[in-house]
Amino acid sequence: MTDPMTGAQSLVKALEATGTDTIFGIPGGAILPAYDPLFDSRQLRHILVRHEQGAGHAAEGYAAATGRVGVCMATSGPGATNLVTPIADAYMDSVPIVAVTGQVPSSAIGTDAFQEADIRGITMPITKHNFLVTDPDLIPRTIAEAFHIAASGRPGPVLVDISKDALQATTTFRWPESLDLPGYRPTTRPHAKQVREAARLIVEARRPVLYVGGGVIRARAADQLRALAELTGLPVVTTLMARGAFPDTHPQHLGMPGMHGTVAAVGALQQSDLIIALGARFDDRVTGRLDSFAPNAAVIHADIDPAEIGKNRQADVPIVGDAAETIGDLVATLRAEAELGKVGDYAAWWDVLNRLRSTYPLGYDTPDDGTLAPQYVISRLGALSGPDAIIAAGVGQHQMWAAQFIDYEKPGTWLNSGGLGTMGFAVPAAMGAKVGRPDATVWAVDGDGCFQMTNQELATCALNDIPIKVAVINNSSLGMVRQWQTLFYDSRYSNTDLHTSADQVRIPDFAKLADAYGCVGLRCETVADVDATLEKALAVNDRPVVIDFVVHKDAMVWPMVAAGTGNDEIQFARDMAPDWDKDEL
Ligand SMILES: Cc1ncc(C[n+]2csc(CCOP(=O)(O)OP(=O)(O)O)c2C)c(N)n1
Repeated sequence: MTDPMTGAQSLVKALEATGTDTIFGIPGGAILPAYDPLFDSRQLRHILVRHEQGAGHAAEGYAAATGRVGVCMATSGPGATNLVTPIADAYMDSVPIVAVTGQVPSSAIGTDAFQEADIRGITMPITKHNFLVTDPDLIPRTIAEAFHIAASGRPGPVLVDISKDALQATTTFRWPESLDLPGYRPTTRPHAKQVREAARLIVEARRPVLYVGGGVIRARAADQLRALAELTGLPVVTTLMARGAFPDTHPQHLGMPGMHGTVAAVGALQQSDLIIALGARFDDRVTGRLDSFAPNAAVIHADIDPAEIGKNRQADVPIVGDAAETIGDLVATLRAEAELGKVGDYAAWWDVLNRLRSTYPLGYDTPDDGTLAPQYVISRLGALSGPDAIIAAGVGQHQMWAAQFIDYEKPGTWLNSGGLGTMGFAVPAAMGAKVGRPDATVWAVDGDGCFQMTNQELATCALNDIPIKVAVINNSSLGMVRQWQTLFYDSRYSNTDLHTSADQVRIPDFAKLADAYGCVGLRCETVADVDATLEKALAVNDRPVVIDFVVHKDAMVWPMVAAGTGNDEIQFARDMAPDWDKDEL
């Protein structure tokens, strides 16, 4: 029990009690009472963003880079609805964030009051849970529950909508000593019998593969995964969300599966007799046509969320539990089996996989007109920045190249919008990551289309000492859409030209734009300048840097499994498919 205070003061105290240190947000009428005591908090750093979408993605970037809950704040109505995209994004990619929104006074709720939006109703299907608080006494408990729900089990976004009168009313602060949430008790301990059954299948399999998803990163289970892989000798594929969960340079890593995955990773899943899915959800971008996906594979499916198991693909051995615990138990069980001489024999399988990876390595064409290959730029960016750099990507071709051509060695170094595919994610996510990990080099690898959706946060970065680096892979078009137009719409480029590079009109000029935002603006158009420009950017640490890399606009992302087709139809270059008969055993 404490002295009487306002609901707003109680909210600030509650946020402090959760250990929060940073809030990204924008004030407005309904949330204004909360901003007053926030002004006095010595623990909470509020970062004033330029658009609420930026606040939401920054909270995601902060959460993904640190493993802690990211926090964003907005006012009612348009402030809250601007958070919808990042909330949906966090839901799809299981990112723990708490969004606090102001709501119109409780007496006005339901009257179409000024700046009223039913944000609870709107976000119902895209939050792990959401609350509307109209009683000031309930603010601390609700905040405590929101953080607990966001961070535990399968992480995700939680929204706390608080009416203005609750923020203004007098209350006392009572922090709950314990939380009892009937109906919410995530299963974290895997079932021993299921783990034993999984171990048996792994030892007996001839063509097994570890299909690793983003859950392994969220569960911080990379060490356990490595132990499992090295104990068993199993091949590993890491999905777009799991890049960094297993070192790219590890000899057992076959790369990324899916629509733009490596032939070896896609082929490994297709031809396997046992898929061990760890924190992965058989997303359509990974499976291609489900009815022809991995036709001969039995499935062990381990996930913290029971709703994922059997959703897209029947599981022969379902295991519900935390990935770190599940993989840890699998290691212990398989080690005991190995001591009894029971180990898998995957030598013939590795012959197939090694042949696939040497026959179909990732590659790209160098343009013969002297223009820059985007893949080259991105691979140099990765090489010069090193394995500790954090890379946040936008959505499109540059995202896929950043997933393919940068080696990720550590979890938490690759941030992207995998599930929702949100253009505009990169700059604010990089901002959030840099706030959470100020000592890390943080890049946003962005497209010229994506960058124009959220680059206003450069102002936030410049003013708040958040020196991120942005590489705009400027192909002067909505490149990924243009690629589909090239391949599937007879090269009819309807509404994909953005006019952002020199042979056209260069609107906007990204280097000048960066300058206008108080950042260093650089441009690079030739192979000879790539390393020097990157080095220059890496040397700037007192303010944000933007490099406009003007690249060849006809570069395409390969390999590709076209939407609606099966993984067997993967092409490693245009009209070039693997010869599966020859490449199989
Ligand atoms: C908010 C949003 N709108 C539209 C799309 C559809 N879309 C996917 S990729 C893409 C093009 C992205 O262009 P750019 O940022 O220039 O990246 P590039 O593909 O050229 O690397 C579009 C429009 C999307 N994913 N997100």
